[in-house]
Amino acid sequence: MSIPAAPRATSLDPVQLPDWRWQCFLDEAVAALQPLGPEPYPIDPQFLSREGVTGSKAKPVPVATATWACQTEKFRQVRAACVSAGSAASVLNFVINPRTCYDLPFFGADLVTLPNGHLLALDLQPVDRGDRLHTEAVWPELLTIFERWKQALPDGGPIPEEAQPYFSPGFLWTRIPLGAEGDALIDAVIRPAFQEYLQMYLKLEASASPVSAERSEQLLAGQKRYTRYRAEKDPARGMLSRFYGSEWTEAYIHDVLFDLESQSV
Ligand code: DBV
Repeated sequence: MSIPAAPRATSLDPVQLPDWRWQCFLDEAVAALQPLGPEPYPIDPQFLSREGVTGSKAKPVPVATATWACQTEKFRQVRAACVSAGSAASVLNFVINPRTCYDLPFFGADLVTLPNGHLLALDLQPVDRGDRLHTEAVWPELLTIFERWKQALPDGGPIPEEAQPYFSPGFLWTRIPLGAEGDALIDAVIRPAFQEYLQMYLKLEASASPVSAERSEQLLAGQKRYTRYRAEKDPARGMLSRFYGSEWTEAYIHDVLFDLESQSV
């Protein structure tokens, strides 16, 4: 049996989960955010860290979930949902929600290891791809980064039609096998791609200046649509409900992971 991890007192306390595939990704992202002077983001202690057991009575598998989060001048909420469940699952879902007084996309990463393979998604996600004023100007630069990494990866397959408005043309999306081959691709492609997407995003942050109140209202409406969609369709719902029950899971999804509508912005 594993030794319970020390409870985390604030959302900025380091996350360290046993056997977690994505530890170095989170560590690098947290380091990259340091120049922005991250402040804690209020999160109920029951969601800062949680442990449980999955698997069968004969073969129990310990599971652990932690949430790292912060806020900065231009970011309303930066949050990482971290799940380690041995060979059953290893997940880093990382989203940066900009304040709507800045015309910035979301940063979105979904790094998921399941028994049948890795499922990896990375994007600077627009609130609405049809909003031409929004992030279209940054796509050419994003595409040069995207093209370089995409050619090294198998395609992830189709994405639901209703999700299309929320992806940029630089959506990096792949499924790769477990084992040495997949590990090599993660080291050689996914890790540097994650860094480059994040660095580009932080460059956009640095140059963003406040927009009009009217524009900000539009962006808020767009962010709410996106957040509602993500909360409704969260692919982790089944897994988290198995680990921790549906009451905890629904509260985690709506009040932590995709909390825009439960905030009084
Ligand atoms: N996905 C989340 C959150 C997770 C999470 C908050 C806390 O949005 C994990 C964890 N994603 C997660 C898990 C699975 C997926 C799948 C556990 C596997 C579900 C399963 O097969 O049981 C990208 N993630 C997926 C899928 C897509 C994405 C397209 C496949 C969906 C399916 O097969 O039903 N998530 C999606 C996406 C972004 C994202 C594009 C943004 C970059 O975060």
